[in-house]
Amino acid sequence: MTSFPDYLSDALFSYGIDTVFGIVGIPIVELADTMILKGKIKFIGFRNEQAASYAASAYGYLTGKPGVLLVVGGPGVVHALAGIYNSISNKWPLLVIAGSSEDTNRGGFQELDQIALLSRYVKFSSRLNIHTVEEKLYNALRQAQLGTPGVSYLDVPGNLINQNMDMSSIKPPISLSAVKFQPTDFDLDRVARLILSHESKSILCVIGKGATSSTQEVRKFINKFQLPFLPTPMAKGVVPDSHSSNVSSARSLALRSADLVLVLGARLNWILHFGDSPKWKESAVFVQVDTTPEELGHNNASGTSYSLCGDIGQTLNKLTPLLRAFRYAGVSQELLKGIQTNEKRLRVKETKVGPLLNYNCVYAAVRRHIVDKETVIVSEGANTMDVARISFPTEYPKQRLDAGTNATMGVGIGYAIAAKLANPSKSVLCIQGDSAFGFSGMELETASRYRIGMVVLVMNNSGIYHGEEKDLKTLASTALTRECRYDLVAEGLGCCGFLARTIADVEHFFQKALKIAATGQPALLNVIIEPGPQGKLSFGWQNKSKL
Ligand SMILES: Cc1ncc(C[n+]2csc(CCOP(=O)(O)OP(=O)(O)O)c2C)c(N)n1
Ligand SMILES: *[C@@H]1O[C@H](CO)[C@@H](O)[C@H](O)[C@H]1NC(C)=O
Ligand SMILES: *[C@@H]1O[C@H](CO)[C@@H](O)[C@H](O)[C@H]1NC(C)=O
Ligand SMILES: *[C@@H]1O[C@H](CO)[C@@H](O)[C@H](O)[C@H]1NC(C)=O
Ligand SMILES: *[C@@H]1O[C@H](CO)[C@@H](O)[C@H](O)[C@H]1NC(C)=O
Ligand SMILES: CC(=O)N[C@H]1CO[C@H](CO)[C@@H](O)[C@@H]1O
Ligand SMILES: [Mg+2]
Repeated sequence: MTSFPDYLSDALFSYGIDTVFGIVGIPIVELADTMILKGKIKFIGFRNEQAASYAASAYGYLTGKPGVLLVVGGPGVVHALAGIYNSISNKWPLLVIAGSSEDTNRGGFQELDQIALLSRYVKFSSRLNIHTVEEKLYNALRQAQLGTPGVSYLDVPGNLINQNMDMSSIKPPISLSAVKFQPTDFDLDRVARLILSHESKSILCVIGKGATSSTQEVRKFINKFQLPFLPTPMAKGVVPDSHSSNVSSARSLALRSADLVLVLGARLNWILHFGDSPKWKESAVFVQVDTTPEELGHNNASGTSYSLCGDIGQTLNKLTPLLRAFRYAGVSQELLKGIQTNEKRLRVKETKVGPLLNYNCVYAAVRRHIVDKETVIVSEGANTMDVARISFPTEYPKQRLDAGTNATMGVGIGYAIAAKLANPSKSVLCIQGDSAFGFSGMELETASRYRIGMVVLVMNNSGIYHGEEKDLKTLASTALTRECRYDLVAEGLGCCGFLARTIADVEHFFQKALKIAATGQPALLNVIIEPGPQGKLSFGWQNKSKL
């Protein structure tokens, strides 16, 4: 006989789960304590379930196995909805385990019908009992990881914790390996003919984060046919940014001039302007390659005819021999000129330093001290993130995390903790706006407690989008406290804090911070930058560049 906590801990470990994120309470504290006692699974206890759920969500993406979140019922689950929603939106594997009250409908402690709350949204949800633990755990992990990755939920009633299981009938876990599938020869053939007929027209590959697991195949395909490409923000590095076919520096022009667009593992959502004019040509033809049939033809009711449903790597491998006769001219002169002009413009911005620093010059200074291969960058904020996205090219996949499709503020420190745990030998740099920092800044204490070394850069313009230049009679909705010393907050939470006002400060403290982080202590640089352009904020999804 073995106790339920013992069994769950061993079973999770045998499925390859090495880390569990969460916050304990009655009744699940015994589950976390058992994991810690057994010493195989790391338990990372956070300060708020929201940040813990974002960390578990990103850990699932980075490791390819379900991230696991352990929380109490009721309010614990409610706070964790953030990460649950995040994993659903991003198609990242996540298993949530929560305690639940046995006193259903009697006003029990933290009583909430979590299964009813979640079952509409998650792939699998079920309440455990002592006879079904084995089977339900298998199904929960299987559903989270296989097919379209997503969220599974397991409800642990308090009275289960003290029950014992008969181990003689327990079987070893079944390995979870995805079944890869390919489009039919018929579909592939039609797409191949379509591509061949565009030999002398303008072709563009858009690479999304859905392609990160097919990195080698995508690189081979782009290399072989010299197709111009641009990655979505989290797909950077699937093909190295230094590749001569990288046209992201002339993004608008590349979109506007494309006749045929191969969309590999990306969604035609607002980030890609819904595949619509005026950002794209009215006549542009899109070929989407995706494992999720529901994504195909999205925002293009009349045109699902060229979609390829299947594993991206296998699809490209099958498409390659069909394109034997294909000779593409490479990046056009017009695009090359656009790239040069924009790159030059960016470099000029980076050298312009006024009385107060700005995003571009700070990022250029930081970039000088970053070793790309060894650095994961998380960025979060509005301007802070938009400028960061174009300031740190990378050669490696899965090294960029940010607010993503849902433009979610609050993911930063949780993602950074997950990134460091998933890549212990790499440095993690978390670049946040002062507003973004506020959503989960307290988790610096979590990072410090577990000695998860990272460097946090807070870009302080004293506001959301921009700071106010002078004191107004009324407080703007975007305003944040001017003399807010995030560096002192960090010190109070067990990290090192620095205040930087000049480029020399940034370079000096950033190098210092890297050294401190390498010892396991998080370090934060509060970088004072200009408040930025004032005036009314405007939003134009169709015309604003978002990569
Ligand atoms: C969960 C959530 N709440 C609110 C917002 C609205 N929002 C968009 S960006 C942003 C913060 C931007 O300010 P900051 O992080 O300081 O970056 P800056 O643009 O000032 O560099 C906010 C609150 C959001 N995207 N997500
Ligand atoms: C390639 O793309 C990145 C953005 O992903 C950009 O910052 C970089 O400057 C580009 N490089 C070239 C040579 O175009
Ligand atoms: C959108 O519709 C057009 C016209 O039918 C078609 O040529 C194109 O392939 C469609 N795009 C997608 C992504 O389905
Ligand atoms: C979040 O992203 C998903 C996937 O693109 C989308 O379906 C959903 O509508 C988004 N929700 C919000 C609130 O942005
Ligand atoms: C984008 O379009 C909107 C409405 O069409 C407009 O008000 C706004 O000024 C435009 N923004 C930019 C950056 O062109
Ligand atoms: C702590 C600190 O110095 N905060 C600064 C943040 O940035 C604004 C300017 O954008 C300054 O006014 C604040 O003093
Ligand atoms: Mg700000």
